[in-house]
Amino acid sequence: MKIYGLAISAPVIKTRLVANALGLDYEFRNVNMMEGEHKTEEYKKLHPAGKVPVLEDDGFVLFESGAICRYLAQKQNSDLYPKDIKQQAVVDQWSDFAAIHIGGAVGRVLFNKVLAPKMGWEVDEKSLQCGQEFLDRFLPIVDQQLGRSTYLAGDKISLADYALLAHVDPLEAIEIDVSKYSNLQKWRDAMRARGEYQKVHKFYGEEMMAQG
Ligand SMILES: N[C@@H](CCC(=O)N[C@@H](CS)C(=O)NCC(=O)O)C(=O)O
Repeated sequence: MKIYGLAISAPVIKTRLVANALGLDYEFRNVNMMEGEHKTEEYKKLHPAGKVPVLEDDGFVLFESGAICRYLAQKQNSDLYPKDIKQQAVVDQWSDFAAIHIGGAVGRVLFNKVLAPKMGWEVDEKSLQCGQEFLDRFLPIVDQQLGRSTYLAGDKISLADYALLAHVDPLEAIEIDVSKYSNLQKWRDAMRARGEYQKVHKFYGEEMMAQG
């Protein structure tokens, strides 16, 4: 099994967290996006839009991190994706909320505040401000939810927790003060102490810092 991706990409981190949590043995293939490897014809055979992550499982190729996580959990017959349709729908609800709203906002801020200045790309101030406003709106929602239950979709850990963890992993890197979201902070500290996170990296940006 192979996961193609970039170490600092949240959707890639999400799939690695889930694969690790499921105890799967896989090879992580770094895609050199700085050199445009994801836009080569060779890579586009795996992902027609030239994005990461991609999963390759014994010749079966799959893209979109949410689909990859559900496939892996179902393949392993794991409760991380419950079988009961209502419980499953709640896991989907929070996984989508984390990816679309939190992930979308973090992505805007990360791109404009960290990556664009570092790479010499143009900063889009409007997009940056919009991302910050979205975070002010959406982080309190997951914080409140984590005050109601131990995990995001209830009292059992699920794919929704890995989706949220991957998308709130870069909050220090974008200088968001997580201490004002105490439930989120406590949950994230506990999630980061788990083996499946430590197997991905010790902290978000470890790889970025290693590159300077
Ligand atoms: N919805 C997709 C998002 C994938 C995505 O946009 N990945 C980014 C990195 S975080 C990417 O590959 N960007 C390169 C590009 O769009 O050219 C998923 O969850 O897999």
